[in-house]
Amino acid sequence: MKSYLPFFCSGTVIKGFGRGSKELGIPTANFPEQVVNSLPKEMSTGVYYGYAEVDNGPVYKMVMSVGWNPYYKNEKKSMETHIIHVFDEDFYGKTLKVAILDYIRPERDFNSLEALIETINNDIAVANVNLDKPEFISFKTNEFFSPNS
Ligand code: ADP
Ligand code: RBF
Ligand code: MG
Repeated sequence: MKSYLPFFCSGTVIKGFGRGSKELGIPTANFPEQVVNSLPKEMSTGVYYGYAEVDNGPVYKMVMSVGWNPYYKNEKKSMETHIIHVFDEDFYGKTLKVAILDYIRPERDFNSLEALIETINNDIAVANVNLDKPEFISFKTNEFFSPNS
């Protein structure tokens, strides 16, 4: 694990760039600027994974992208969490808690949207496997998350 990990943080889910990530099957819950600015200075931009909880709901696996999304050349640094679970409803305005546990790769540019999606799906597969390992699964019941979820 990187020296600044695990990193725990929480914030309100805000509207993101509205690019229709949801239509691509990869909705990402975006954090407000204050949360992005609270990340440790040494934390590199890139793709991470860990666990997430919406309000007092269950704790699920997640993948997260931190940075400027080179494919879209964003001007604002963002922190977007894709929770590995199918929700019945959106949760804008609710509190998202995340435990960021491990790093996968730096952010990249891509030649096509298909290539970006394929790479993100691979990140999800990596997170899915790794988060079942004993060193990570213990975080699912960490007191940071709601005790009865
Ligand atoms: P935006 O550009 O507003 O971030 P997205 O297309 O990325 O829009 O969709 C993100 C929203 O979808 C989240 O804010 C949340 O309310 C909802 N959502 C539904 N399922 C998920 C999920 N599995 N992971 C993350 N967000 C989800
Ligand atoms: N955007 C990029 O430009 N480059 C990336 O390498 C990249 N990796 C991502 C990895 C994950 C796990 C997630 C959830 C998002 C990533 N994104 C990346 C952000 C992506 O472009 C954004 O969520 C779009 O809105 C998807 O259409
Ligand atoms: Mg989003």
